[in-house]
Amino acid sequence: MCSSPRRVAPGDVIRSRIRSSPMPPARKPDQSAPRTVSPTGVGYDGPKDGRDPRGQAGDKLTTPNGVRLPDTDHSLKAGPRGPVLLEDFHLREKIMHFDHERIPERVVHARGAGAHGVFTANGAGASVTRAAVLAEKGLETPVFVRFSTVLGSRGSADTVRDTRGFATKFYTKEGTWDLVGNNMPVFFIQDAIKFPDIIHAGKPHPDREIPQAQSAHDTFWDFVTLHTEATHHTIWNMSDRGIPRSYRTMEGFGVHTFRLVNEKRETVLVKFHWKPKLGVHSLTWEEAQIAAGVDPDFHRRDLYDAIENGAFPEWELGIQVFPDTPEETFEGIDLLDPTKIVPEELAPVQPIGTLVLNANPTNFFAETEQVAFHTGHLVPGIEGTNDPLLQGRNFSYLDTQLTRLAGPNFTQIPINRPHAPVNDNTRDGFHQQAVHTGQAPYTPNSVDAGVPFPSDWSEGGYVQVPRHVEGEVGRTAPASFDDHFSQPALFYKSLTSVEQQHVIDAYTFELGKCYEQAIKERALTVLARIDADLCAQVATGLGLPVPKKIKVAKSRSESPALRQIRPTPFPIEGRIVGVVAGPGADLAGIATLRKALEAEGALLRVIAPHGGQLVKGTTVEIVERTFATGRSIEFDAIVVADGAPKDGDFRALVMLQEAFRHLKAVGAWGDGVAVLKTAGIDPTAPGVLTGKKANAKLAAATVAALGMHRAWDRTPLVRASMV
Ligand code: HDD
Repeated sequence: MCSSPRRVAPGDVIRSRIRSSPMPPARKPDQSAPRTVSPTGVGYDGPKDGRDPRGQAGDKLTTPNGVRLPDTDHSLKAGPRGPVLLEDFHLREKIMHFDHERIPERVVHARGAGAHGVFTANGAGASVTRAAVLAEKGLETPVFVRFSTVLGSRGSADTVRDTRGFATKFYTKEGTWDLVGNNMPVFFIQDAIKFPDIIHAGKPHPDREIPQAQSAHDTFWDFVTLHTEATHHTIWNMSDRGIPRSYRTMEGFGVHTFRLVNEKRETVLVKFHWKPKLGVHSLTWEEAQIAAGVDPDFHRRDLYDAIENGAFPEWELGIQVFPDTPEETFEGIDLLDPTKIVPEELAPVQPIGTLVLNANPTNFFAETEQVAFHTGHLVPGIEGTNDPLLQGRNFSYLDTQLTRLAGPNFTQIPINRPHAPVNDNTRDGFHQQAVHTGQAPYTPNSVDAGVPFPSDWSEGGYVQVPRHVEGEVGRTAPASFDDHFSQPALFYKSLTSVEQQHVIDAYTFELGKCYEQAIKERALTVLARIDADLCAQVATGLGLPVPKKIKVAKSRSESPALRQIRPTPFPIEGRIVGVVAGPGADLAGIATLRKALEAEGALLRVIAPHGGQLVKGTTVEIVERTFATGRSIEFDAIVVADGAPKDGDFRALVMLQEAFRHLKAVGAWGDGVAVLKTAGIDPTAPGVLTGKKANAKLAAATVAALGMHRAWDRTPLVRASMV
């Protein structure tokens, strides 16, 4: 005979579980005072900084309707073993909500990471635009920035070879302005009508849905070799720009030419540039591949950690300014062609303000996922142009949000809410949050005292500058749009030889992953127009003949601004140095090194055979990575401490060998030098830093090496080991 099951009151279970657990973490500040919104909106005073101040954690657990709950762990049953009752409204509501937690991911740029910050204008923009955000000296405008990859799904790896999105929402006092840019200054196509095609070609093959987040496959290369306007963007992708070290070390570009309008209604054409304070740095290809497996969240983690550690990422916003002539060209370059740059040597980038990212999102979904950018979100003083890519985008962004955010009211989602007063006449629709008053949502009206009234230019209204438009209707493009090769050739010849080698390697890898012979051969005919040596080396890598009788395109003289390897050091904020240590390690030396690095905003992490602490006398070091959990890719330099395990645990040796191969600074002090030798690293090789002690000299050498990003002069040594 079975004994009847013991009845346990749900509350008892929860209370005893809490008693036996460690203390829960303290509430976050925004959780201390839960706000409620009454049906009339009373009690909610709106976002102060773009974030909804409501947290979820009041004292008492409730349903979404605010009914207090005794238990959320047990379904309502007829007896302890009995069937679950339909009457359980909490069960049904909880599961219903869970079933719908995912929203459609972005059709492109699905994988991303965001941060809050502030943009401060330096006043230099005042002569060319009336937009306060760019013109008013010292004006601080809150922003939200989302970085992304283009091709991969939401769960894909960060470090794949791809373009990166760099989208900025400026919550200006004159309305929201979105600058929806990329980390490359040009785009694959010249007309938005081809966007579905390039994306279909880049996304996984429709039959097997592979490869994920990759351009190294037949359909991508088929498209970009048939639509040769894509050649310029493609060579940027094949360069180091396609595998950034960090979102913090990327340039950003508005890509299109925009029109700025000043108080006097004078206009100029401009291109926007974001210049990172830390310089432009990239991963090596092998590093990117390892990171994609070892830490698929590499860039997301880097951004979050840097902000959490106070190493706030910073960019200067600059503009290239061109006269607004009827031809809309500058030095023969068509400013409406989004596959063209204007070399900085011809039109210098003039700084107009600074962006600092200083706060991580509180909730990824609420902020980073639900943020909705739109190229048509402009404020008075900033206008678009007739660039056919931009014109199509102005339709697409608004349209895509309707599906992704389920209705037309997405500007009411906290992260999207303008910080300027909103008095529109839109009403109703899915997810309407506002409880509108009045009876006359139309203008003009005589029922609601006529409000809201329109504003003209003098009152800050968005009034387009009059522009003359005429022409024959047709699916045509200007003749200048036919030049597809002069700027890829300019880009390639402007790079340093190390960067050129990376481009050769990237084409050889990507085309080597294609199956169709005809696509590879066609790709070589494109490369032959960029540079003969580039074409020859890729052809060798693919085992194919160099196409005959194709001339390299004529191009302008080199643009050194396109190089990312520079002779001067960059700041090292947020860089990470791993120190290989162990129970017998010189902890005082580690402390010396840490002090020097932290003074420059960099971090030191101790790597040891196992977790816990290293103790010597009164000095204690916390082990942050073990030989099992650490991998070279998360360190910008690796140094072996005196007293580290000398026998050379293979995991530590692999870390050192990888770092050496990736041209990172590696070093050692005291008998740590023996570990380097066991790893096969020549202590006299470029970028290998050794000393008897971890003194100021070794510390200064480490800081200096980090500032150069990599020991570029080690390249020949590393390549010598490749057949
Ligand atoms: Fe786009 C997202 C950047 C051309 C259609 N795009 C999206 C994002 C960035 C860009 C950074 C992510 C925004 C976010 O973080 O939420 N896109 C660009 C740049 C382009 C460009 C720099 C060329 C200069 N895009 C482009 C074209 C079209 C689109 C030509 C369509 C005709 N883009 C979209 C989209 C997305 C998008 C489908 C997907 C999710 C979203 O908009 O909100 O509407």
